[in-house]
Amino acid sequence: MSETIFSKIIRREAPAKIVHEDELTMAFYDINPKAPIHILIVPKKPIPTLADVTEEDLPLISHIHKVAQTLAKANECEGWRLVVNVGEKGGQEVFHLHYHLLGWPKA
Ligand code: DGP
Repeated sequence: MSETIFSKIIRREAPAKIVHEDELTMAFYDINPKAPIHILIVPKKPIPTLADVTEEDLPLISHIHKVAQTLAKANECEGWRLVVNVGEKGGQEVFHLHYHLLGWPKA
């Protein structure tokens, strides 16, 4: 897999507004937000797309969902979506797996 901007952000070699980091993931604000809260949750493991996830990655995928739930709660989202674009035809631009957390806070 070729190097992406997200690998540079994970190594803190490129700037980002980081909102969460643990041993498996990093989360930061999307540069081009599509909702009042738009956070990208990215595994540190450089998996290109959701289609490349294997059986051994399932605990990581589960962990990402838990991080999404925690961040949605921390941002007081009344409603939220978790979106993954897969492949060029699926709208994926950055080929390092990432989940879009799109949130709408309480008014
Ligand atoms: P996707 O189309 O699913 O691959 O989404 C890629 C997202 O990544 C898109 O919403 C814009 C965001 N993005 C691209 N480059 C950067 C960057 O350098 N910093 C941040 N924070 N977000 C980026």
